[in-house]
Amino acid sequence: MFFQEPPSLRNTYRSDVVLGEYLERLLPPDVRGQVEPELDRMGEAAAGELALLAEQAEAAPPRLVQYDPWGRRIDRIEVSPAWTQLHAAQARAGLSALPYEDRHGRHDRIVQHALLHLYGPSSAVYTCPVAMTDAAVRVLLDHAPPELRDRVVPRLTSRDPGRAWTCGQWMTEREGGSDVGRTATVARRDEAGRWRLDGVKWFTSATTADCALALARPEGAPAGSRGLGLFLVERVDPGSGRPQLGSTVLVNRLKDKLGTRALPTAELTLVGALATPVGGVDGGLRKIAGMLNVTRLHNALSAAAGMRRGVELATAYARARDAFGRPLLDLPLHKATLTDLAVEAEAAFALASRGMELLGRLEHGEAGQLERRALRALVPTVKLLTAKDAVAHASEVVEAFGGAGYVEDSGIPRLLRDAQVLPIWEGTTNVLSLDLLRAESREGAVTALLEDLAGLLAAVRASPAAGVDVGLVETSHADLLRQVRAWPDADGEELQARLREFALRLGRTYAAALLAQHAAHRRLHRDDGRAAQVARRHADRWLRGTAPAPASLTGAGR
Ligand code: MFK
Repeated sequence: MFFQEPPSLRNTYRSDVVLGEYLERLLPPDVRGQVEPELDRMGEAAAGELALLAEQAEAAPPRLVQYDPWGRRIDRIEVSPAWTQLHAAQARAGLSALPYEDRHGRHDRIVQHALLHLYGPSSAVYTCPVAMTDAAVRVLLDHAPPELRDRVVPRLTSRDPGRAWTCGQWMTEREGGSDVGRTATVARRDEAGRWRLDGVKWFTSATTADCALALARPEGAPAGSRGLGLFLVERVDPGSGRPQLGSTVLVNRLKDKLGTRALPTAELTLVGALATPVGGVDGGLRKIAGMLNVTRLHNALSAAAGMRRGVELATAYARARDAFGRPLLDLPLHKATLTDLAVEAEAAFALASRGMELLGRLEHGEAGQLERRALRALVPTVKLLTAKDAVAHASEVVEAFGGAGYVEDSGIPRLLRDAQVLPIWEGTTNVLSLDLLRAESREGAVTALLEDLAGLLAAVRASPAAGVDVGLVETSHADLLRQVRAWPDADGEELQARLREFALRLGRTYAAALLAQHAAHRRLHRDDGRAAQVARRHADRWLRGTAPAPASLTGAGR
């Protein structure tokens, strides 16, 4: 009797050729030597115990217990022990602490990215609280008064699972998810002079977090986003030690979501929730934008990591599955499909990696004005493109499994369900496309990104490495530059309607430049040809509009 072998994961660090190559290029040898054992351990766990925990957490989604046996309102969100262990694993690995420990200077963000790339796809989306916690630390360090910062940041950056806090982000309200200026939650001072929030937060992810950054409008403040303040709400009132959940923070219900099922997401009603202003009660949206710029990068890391997992699983399956007398991996058309999946995953990885590289430089005072402005435009671009691609990619992975990809207990549908949130949370594709206009008009960020892109291309041209052609990328770059220069004179409505197309093209072109940069480096130092083939295939597919490149690449679909 025939039974199909299931696809099995190997140590996901050792099997990830692309990750290894990028770390070789981006980290100095001493740093690489130091972090290699951690990465190896994480890769091993991701293929084994973490993957199992993720499965268990998915199978036992969070549950809301609103009342205790005696009728008291408690609003306890119960999560599975597996979810708690996934928390412990990320805390021990320092996934949100790493950028603030200054172990490897500007390289911290690259190391964090590598660890998250391995942890993420086996975490049942515990990467969500990790992302928000990391970003909250950034905001608190930048804006919080010393008393608040010194009390909370050490908890958010602790590697001790029992001490480590996570932080949520409460923005979305019934009135608006994208249009945050419609926030209706009101902040008022009580008789004791403490701030209290009243309102409904409609989508709060990782609601079991120990604290959350929340937007609210101080009484009497102007309407729109200008009148918003940023507050930290703690699960336990630091003054009295009383829990806020069930008393001043009511959990109306948990969301029944398409994916991210192990992640608790709730609707909350705030009834005088105690909150601490983060650096005054004005400029809240500007402050939380600092958080969004970090979580949006995390989103891109997640997209790239999920795509990598899809490639890994689809390839493992193609190796084990015979059809028409051969392993699927040897069928030319299937091999071409897997190759494209691998190329797309690498392009997403390159974009995420570049974002983390620039963020690390910025945080360590090593980024110049041009890089700072370029990063402002790179973040929305990278977020929107990788998220969109992650969904299409996951859909293709499902198809690569045939019927097995469509049944829940194969674990494959989860890739698609979990990918679908990526273009939605942290700003939709359209909102982020429009953000490029804001970033350009306020600080010339898109122009800076195009200048940065030109610098990458010039470096490839100047490199003695042969065989990396950037002609298509240069043509696309010139076209993008022409478009941006025409923006000031364009009809506003028409310009907005074309922005998604522009943003996607910008992302593709920037990705192509990064792949070329990597290929030139590989040609010079290793000359295995793999990266150059990837760069060519990607550019041919996206910048020419057709894909006349070779049908398969050596090594890309392994
Ligand atoms: C695995 C990864 C997991 C990630 C975790 C996800 C879990 C969390 C789930 C969620 O919470 S999802 C909710 C996410 N919500 C959003 O992302 C909101 C999307 N909407 C936007 O981003 C809109 O573009 C925005 C609300 C900003 C538009 O509002 P306005 O009122 O039109 O904003 P305006 O007036 O242009 O900007 C207000 C200020 O913020 C300006 O600064 P100033 O006050 O100094 O003039 C802007 O420059 C600044 N700003 C806006 N976006 C910025 C920014 N500054 C820096 N970076 C940005 N991205």
